[in-house]
Formats: sequence, structure tokens, C-alpha cells
Amino acid sequence: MVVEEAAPEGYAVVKYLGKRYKVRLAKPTTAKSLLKAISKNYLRNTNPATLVLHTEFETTLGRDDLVHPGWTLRCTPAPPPPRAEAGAPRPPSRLDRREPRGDEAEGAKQDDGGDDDPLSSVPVYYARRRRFRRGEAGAAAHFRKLGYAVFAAALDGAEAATCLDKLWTFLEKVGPGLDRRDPSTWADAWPPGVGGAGILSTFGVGQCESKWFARTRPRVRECFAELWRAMAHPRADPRDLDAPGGLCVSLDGGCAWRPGLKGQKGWQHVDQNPLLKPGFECIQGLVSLTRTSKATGGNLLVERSHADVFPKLLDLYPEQVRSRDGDDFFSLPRAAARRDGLLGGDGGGRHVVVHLEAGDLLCWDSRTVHCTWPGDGLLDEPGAPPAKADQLPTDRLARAALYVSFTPRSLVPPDVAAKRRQAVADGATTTHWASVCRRRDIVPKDMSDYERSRFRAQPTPPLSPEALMLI
Ligand SMILES: O=C(O)CCC(=O)C(=O)O
Repeated sequence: MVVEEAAPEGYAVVKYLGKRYKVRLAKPTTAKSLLKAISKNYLRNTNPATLVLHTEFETTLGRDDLVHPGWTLRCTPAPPPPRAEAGAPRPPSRLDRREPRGDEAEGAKQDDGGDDDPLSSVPVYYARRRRFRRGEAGAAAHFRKLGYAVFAAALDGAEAATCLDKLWTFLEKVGPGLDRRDPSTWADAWPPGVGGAGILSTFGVGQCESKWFARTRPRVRECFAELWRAMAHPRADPRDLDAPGGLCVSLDGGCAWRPGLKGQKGWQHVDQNPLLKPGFECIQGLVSLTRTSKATGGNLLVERSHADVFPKLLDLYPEQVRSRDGDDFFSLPRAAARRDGLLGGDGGGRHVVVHLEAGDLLCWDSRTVHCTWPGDGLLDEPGAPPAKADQLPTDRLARAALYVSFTPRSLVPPDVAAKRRQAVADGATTTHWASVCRRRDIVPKDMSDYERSRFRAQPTPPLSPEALMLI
């Protein structure tokens, strides 16, 4: 319900479910009297006890608070989700911007940083790096040296399009009222993301068809096998790399940035516990379903940080590391990391968002410092031709990516394997590790029953024999 204008003669024009109503309104008026006018005339069956206000943030509106034109109001409990104004993307809602919940986004910040945020103000470059073909020499050396490697077209164009289509199907099922063809429906029905970073880890995303489609594409698996072979982990059985079912896949989620929702900066982290796992242990990654640009941003990586930042974390921040209680997610303490010259200091690794085509696979060592990074403020690399000044799309996703990680089965303990089977049966989403089973279904704790009731968790679909072999 949007209060569009208050006419001088004391009427407000209210748009509700696509229809305009004229409501008698003393200007400005109280929420209570506006609601009374509306409910008396048009909304007899809604419960007027609570009003939720959507301006930049949502908040609970007291019944005597003043209502001004331009505010969007929602009654609770609501009938079908109200439609936003056509065309214009809405600013992120409180759900998008809430303080991060759960461990994965512990380092994510409420706002998108700025000059006062030590890790948001480091120079970040939009970088074109070699996109290796599978089997091409050099990918493993690049991975070893810089902490990551890009594989071109792990999904071909048709596969990437299918995957994106299935991701939309998932989003539409989770958020009733969301219609991929109508951007005006996207904002209100969008599932809440983690830490404002546009990361999906709730409502069954870890088991959705889109994810299983990507996981079962042979080229994705083969790229991981190639890196594991080169890294020669001492406890991994090399026979796993070629055997059917020899690699297990992570049950993590994905990332979808609709127009108006930009990923959060400033939460640089590693996904490997510096105390318990000091050496090479995990290759994580993402399949990009969209083409990135300097405008969209994407995944930020700190080059060489697996080798020159990660090994210092335990010595520099012993208390913080120990407080992780064995969890792999470790967010760099912002001010301290900058002060200690770990990030953005002289001689430190370059912060890059690497260019990806739709279907590309980006793999990184879990010790490599990384996070999401929106497009604003990305720099051209010194000496590189300036990147094209793209516009952010308004009618399609600015970014969609599915997280994926494969691990040799010999590194997955039997009790973890049993928990993973249960997680699949439960429709759960876990961390990026296939050899650990920590759930990450982060439904924000302060989500009201009403907010929660707007979304529909999806069960695990029937899985193919190829998919079952990866669990
Ligand atoms: O979306 C991204 O690229 C970053 C994701 C990330 O940092 C994570 O899931 O650990």
C-alpha cells in the first residue's frame, strides 16, 4: 500500500494491490486514522494491529505516528504481497539490510561501508585474468600462486541459462507474488539475504534444482579434480579424483542481486579455521550465471592472501580465532587488519573482482581472503585498458552465482557423510565445505512471524543417480 499523494482537499491517494483508492485524510495524518479510513472502506478483513513502514528501512509504526505521502505501508497480517511501483527498483528493505545473522556473515556490516570503514575503502580493481580451459596448463600454478583460478565455460551458454531459469523458479516458489517477468514484484517478495550481501542461504536454496543442475555438470567436477590433483593433499586418495562418486559436493547456497540490492562490502573473511586447519584443505568456488562487469561487481579476492595473510591470523588475533570454536568462517577484524597492514597495506596482495562470463567457474583456496563487492568505485588496473562503463540492469539480475565446492571422498569422515545425507533429506543449506556438515539455514532471528510467513521453504526435489553419488 503506497500513499502516493495527499490532495489539498484532504484526500490521500493510496495504491493497494495495483488499484488506486482515494481516502479521506487530514494532512499529515496519523497511521491510526489512515488505517481506520482504509479498513472501514476497503480492508475490513485485515488485522489493523500493526503497521510496517517501508521507507528506507522498515519499522513498526505507532498508531499515532504521522503518515506522509510517499510512505509505503503494509498491514499485518497481509493479504497477497503488495506490488511495488512499476519500473523503479525499491531501496533494499530492512531484511536486506539487517545486521547479519549467523556465522557466515558475521563480518558483514550493516551499511555498505565508505571512507570511514577501514576495509571498504581499500582500492579494489576490476581485473581481467586468464580464463583457463579445462585441462589447460597453468590453472593450478595460478591457483597456487594467487590463491584462485578462473575456468572458462564450466557451464556452456545453454547450461548457464537453464541454471538461471531454475534459480528463478526457486525464487518464485519461495516468494509468492514474485514474477521474473515483472521487476515491480521483485523487491517485496525477495527472500531475505545474509548480511545484506545478497547471499541466499535459506528456504531450501542448498538443495534446489538449480544447484543440483550445476553440481552435476561434468565439467564443473572435472575442474575441481584438476586442482585437487595438482595440490596433492597428503590425506586425499588420488583414486577419488577419477572414480564415479569419488568427489563429494558442498551443500551451500548462492547469490542473487536484483536491481536495487547491492552486495555488501567490507566483510573480508577466510572460510578456513586458522587454528585447526593451517594448511591447504579446501577449494571452494562459484559458478557465475551472469556476466560480471565493472558496474555489477561480484566476488572480491585478495590475491596471494592464502599465503601471506592467512598464516598470520592466528598470531595476530588469537582470541578472535579461538572464539570461532572450530568454525571455518573467520572475518578479519576490520580496524586491526588495516592497522596491521594485512589488507590494503604496502606490498599487500591486490584486491580484485575478476571478470567472469556466464558459465565461468571461479575456484579459490578457502584460505584466500574474499567477500562480496558491488560495482561502485571499482578501479581499472594500472596499465590495463579501461573497462567499459556498463549500466546496472533494471530488468534482470545484476548478479547470480551458485557456490560450489568438491572434496575427495577420502577427506569426508563417515559421521559427516551421514549428516550430509540427512541435510539433503531435510532440504538444508550448509557451509562451503563438503567435508564438514554445518548448517547455514540462516532465517534471521528477529524476523517476525509475519515476515517469515511470506516465504515458502522448498523441499529437496527428487535427485538423479548422478546427484546422489555426490552426497
Ligand atoms: O558471493 C560471493 O562471491 C562471496 C561469497 C562469500 O564470501 C562466501 O560465501 O563465503
